[in-house]
Amino acid sequence: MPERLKTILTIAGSDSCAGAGIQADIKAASYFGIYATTAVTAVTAQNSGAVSKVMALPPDMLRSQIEAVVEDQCPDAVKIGMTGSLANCEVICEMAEGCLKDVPIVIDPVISATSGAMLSGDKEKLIDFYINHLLPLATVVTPNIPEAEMILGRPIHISNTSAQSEVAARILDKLGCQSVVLKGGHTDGKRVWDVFVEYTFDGDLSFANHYFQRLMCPNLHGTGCTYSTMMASAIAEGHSLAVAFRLASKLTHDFIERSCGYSFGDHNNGPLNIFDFKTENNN
Ligand code: PXL
Repeated sequence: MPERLKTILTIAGSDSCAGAGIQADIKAASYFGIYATTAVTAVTAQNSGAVSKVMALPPDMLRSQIEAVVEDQCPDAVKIGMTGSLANCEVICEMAEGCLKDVPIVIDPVISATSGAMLSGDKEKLIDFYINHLLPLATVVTPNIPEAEMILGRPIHISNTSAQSEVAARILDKLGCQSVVLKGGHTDGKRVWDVFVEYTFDGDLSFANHYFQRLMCPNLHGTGCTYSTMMASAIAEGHSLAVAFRLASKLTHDFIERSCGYSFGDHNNGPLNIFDFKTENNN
């Protein structure tokens, strides 16, 4: 018998400049050596400067994509990014509790700032449903600080790593999901800390953290998508959540390190350089 290919399913939006969304996810999973299947929630027209148009796909089309993928081969992990609409959120919940019930799910809670502007319909209702129904189903939720503020409904000030771990634990408690990574890119200081907290089998909390030196890098478009897909890929590979956390943090930092020395477009906000793409002086 030939060996079965390991796969993830990414349920996310399309980004025409291919720095974030489904396009980032395919690159990140491929880098990891995991095959990415996809279910598109929304199509965005954007470049490195701005999002000009968003069209959420009809929920029935989203459902059909997920069903088609899962009927063929159940993924080893799922990554959920931009959902596009409340109706799509409801379909994803239904799938997470149905045909994807036994599959680990990593959710990148892209509901603030730029990506919040990309949601269609009643945003308040969507965010309420998202926080109370979708996020609790996650194996891992991977907010940055602004997303954590949205989840907790209040401003967050991180003064040190133990304060950051405390906030992560609060998010875990509020959502009742299995684990949380609170990413520290939006904090101050020379070091960026990512913190991880999970419920152990006996209901205790287990913490881990990882730091790297802060880099002044202009090309970070797609970092959150890449991070969560790295985690999903590592879980699909069979790693524990704590090891998947460490790998995602380390690899994303490696990508950021190699993304500092090039320009892309007119806006000083280019995509992450996952595959070491060439610049004009390096061909
Ligand atoms: O990083 C959030 C995000 C998610 N999904 C899509 C995006 C973005 C940010 O630009 O374009 C499709």
